Amino acid sequence: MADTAKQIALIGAPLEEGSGRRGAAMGPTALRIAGIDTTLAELGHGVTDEGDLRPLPARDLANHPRANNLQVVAAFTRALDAAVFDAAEAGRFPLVLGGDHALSMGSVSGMARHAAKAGRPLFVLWLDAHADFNSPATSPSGNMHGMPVAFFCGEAEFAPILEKGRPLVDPKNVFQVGIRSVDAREREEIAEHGVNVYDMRAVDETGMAHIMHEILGRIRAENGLLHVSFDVDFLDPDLAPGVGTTVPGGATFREAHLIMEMLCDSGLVSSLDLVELNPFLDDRGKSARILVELTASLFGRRILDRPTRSA
Ligand code: 6HN
Ligand code: MN
Ligand code: MN
Ligand code: MN
Repeated sequence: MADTAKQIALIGAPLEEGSGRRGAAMGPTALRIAGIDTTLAELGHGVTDEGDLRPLPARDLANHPRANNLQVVAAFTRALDAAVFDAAEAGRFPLVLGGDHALSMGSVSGMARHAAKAGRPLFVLWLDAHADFNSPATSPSGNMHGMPVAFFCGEAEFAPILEKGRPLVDPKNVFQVGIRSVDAREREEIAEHGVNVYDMRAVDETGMAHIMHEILGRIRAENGLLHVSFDVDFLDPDLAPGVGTTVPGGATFREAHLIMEMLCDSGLVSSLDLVELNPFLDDRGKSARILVELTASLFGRRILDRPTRSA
């Protein structure tokens, strides 16, 4: 039984049009088959599965030559912005089952609205091989799963996807951990906007525990809410092959597990995305099962009743 039982809202977002290939739309189903709902319920949480969002393409928007499948991505952004905001306002923990990483345009925007209403700053922990700070002007691919961080920081305002004047995330409140593939223009953008980047070299040199203490300390000091966005390619491809954009040299299971336990101990996490799982590329459900294991650690499963050094 978890110390602090939560009411968790599972929100399926079968979006794959933000990535350059098919398969991520099967992510929510694979996470359910791997037991995400029962695993969290067994830890003592209340779990409601809201099913999958199926928004119609946003036909009010013109196609964009450098933002592939804009109408579909925009439709999911709007639907998730609303679903995540509503769940959080109702006192529930939004857990988004992806779907490619473009969905975070919506989930983070919904949490930014919720945080603004509560008068608290929103922080984002971005666990990913990539910085996802492109915009249509800088992206080498035009794939919108490489753009969500720039979008929710207000740096990719190229189409009226969400209303003008919506709450944004301060790039200085974004922490990226595990980064190891950054495009040339992205590199300039993240430096210019002050995104906090702990690349793989930083992880190797200082260790995950130190990095997490630093991040959690800052969020606690500022009484922030924390949204965690977990891209499967944060993990090493040997561990989690079920993703379209594998990059060698990823996080180990132990590093990811430590992050999850420290996040749990901190009590600061208010919402979570599980993204980029591509079951079509997976090895007998291995990556889906690892995501469920790590999520269980974030929600209170522990090896022994021994919290890590206070976060
Ligand atoms: N992801 N930086 C590359 C691009 O096309 O913008 C890759 C983006 C990958 C996005 O893994 O969520
Ligand atoms: Mn990503
Ligand atoms: Mn990635
Ligand atoms: Mn800029």
